[in-house]
Amino acid sequence: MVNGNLYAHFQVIFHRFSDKTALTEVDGSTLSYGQLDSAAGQMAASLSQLGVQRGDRVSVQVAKSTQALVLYLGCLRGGFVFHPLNTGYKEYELTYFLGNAEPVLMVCDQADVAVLKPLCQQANVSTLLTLNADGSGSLTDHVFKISSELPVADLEPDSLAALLYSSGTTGTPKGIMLSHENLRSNAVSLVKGWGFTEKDVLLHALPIFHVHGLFVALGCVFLSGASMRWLAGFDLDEILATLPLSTSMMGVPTYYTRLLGSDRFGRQSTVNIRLFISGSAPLLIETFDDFEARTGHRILERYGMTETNMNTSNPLNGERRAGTVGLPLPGVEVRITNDKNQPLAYDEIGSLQVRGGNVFKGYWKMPEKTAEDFTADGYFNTGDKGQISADGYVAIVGRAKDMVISGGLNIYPKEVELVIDELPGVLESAVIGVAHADFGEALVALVVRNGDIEEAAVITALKAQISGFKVPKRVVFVAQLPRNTMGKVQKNLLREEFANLLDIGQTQLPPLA
Ligand code: MCA
Repeated sequence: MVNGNLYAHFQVIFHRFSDKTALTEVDGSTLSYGQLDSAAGQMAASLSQLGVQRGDRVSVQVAKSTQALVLYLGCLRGGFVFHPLNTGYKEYELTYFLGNAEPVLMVCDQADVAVLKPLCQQANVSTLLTLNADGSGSLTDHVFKISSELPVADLEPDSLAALLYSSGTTGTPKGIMLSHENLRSNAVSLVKGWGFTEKDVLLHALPIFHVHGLFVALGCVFLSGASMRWLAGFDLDEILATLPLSTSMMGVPTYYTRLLGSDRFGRQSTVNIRLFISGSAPLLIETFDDFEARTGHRILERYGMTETNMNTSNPLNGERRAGTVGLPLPGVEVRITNDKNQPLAYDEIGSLQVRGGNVFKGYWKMPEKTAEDFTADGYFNTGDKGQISADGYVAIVGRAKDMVISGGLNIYPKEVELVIDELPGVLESAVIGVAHADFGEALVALVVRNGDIEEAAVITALKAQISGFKVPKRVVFVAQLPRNTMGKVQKNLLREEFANLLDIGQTQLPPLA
């Protein structure tokens, strides 16, 4: 029987390309595939010695670094469940995640120990270790003492590989259980579909706490033997310097609009690139067109979500149609249905549902919620509204869920409203997404007051409690929220009224102090 562990599949490539560079950092330091494999083996041995057992969760909130990558690989290798956390998450958010995921080990930056120590005690997390952006920390110290390598755990393909959370419309985050086979099957499709080979050099600037940078990008590299230019984050100067050394790049639309915003970016920067890929948020047709006009490249847009990894992609060879997310990937079935889960005809708009080896195992400890989101015939209801053209191209036309995608990050307004509503002086609030030049969409909060509170105070209070990307860019006080006869807030009316609020040059609000 073939080992179902994703790492076993990576290791075939790691062995084949053992002397080849797996990644190069901005300072020029490199790591070969052989070194990466050994480092992951030692990491897995270290975690095992710390008492982590197969199926145990390892929660990780650390800056992107080579050592953080090794931690991910070590978890896969040992059969430990990787639970990455956005580095922006604050105490309020972390309390829930640790209580729900019940990890045996938490790894964080030294600077966050004061916050995390009591949270770990409260959630009975037995071990808290550190890993800093420069690779130092108590986890690394422990790994240094280990000379052995843990063999790759022999796993069933549907064993849990990772747990990633999505907040959801009720404000309560749900743990999304992804199996080794979910990740492997999807990555195999992407390598083939996007033509990744050992000749590729992927510019990797995405965070590694979400599907895009973690599974899509790393999967394509580690199953093809390509190399990576490993950047800690989006830094325009570093990206401009690295593009000529790369053959491909993955990014959220904000990456591409930021590149277009630089007059140093043009044809010359992209001469060695064969493929630009965009996802996690809608790519505006205008961005697609501007990018082609500037560089001659047609960005390949694809569509996925945490629950499913990638579902559809525009073709490598063939028409990349702006405003669409392309065709279903091999092994992924996509359909558009009405409210009764009956498939609709071409071009009709309805609920977008998917089925395939890429679709997650279910929500962690929420069987009822899992059952609710799947149809009787095994399709997952994505919550997106879409349509499929006669020649098979899928377009996303809206969302059934109250969700905003800002700079490639999903934000559920309910979660932010719950925090705002607790502030003294606030009666109630509604959070909406409006157009934003940099992030595509960004949050605005409409607040009804019942006391003395100003915009800056709301923003300061929120920044102390929740991740920066979830903090509304503006807060507008309104006399009341528009409601329908059922009492539901009519967010569509608010979105219309405040559509231009974050436009550059808008004058309705004074600048924030
Ligand atoms: C940062 N801020 C944001 C965002 N990022 N606000 C709204 N939306 C954001 N995405 C806030 C900061 O807290 C800060 O607030 C202010 O905006 C300016 O931050 P800045 O320094 O400009 O931000 P940055 O560090 O340059 O980050 C922007 C970014 C980053 C590079 C676009 O958000 C990013 O890496 N996004 C990609 C996320 C990603 O990987 N998504 C994939 C999800 P203040 O000034 O008040 O402190 S996986 C997924 O969706 C699936 C499944 C898929 O299909 O791929």
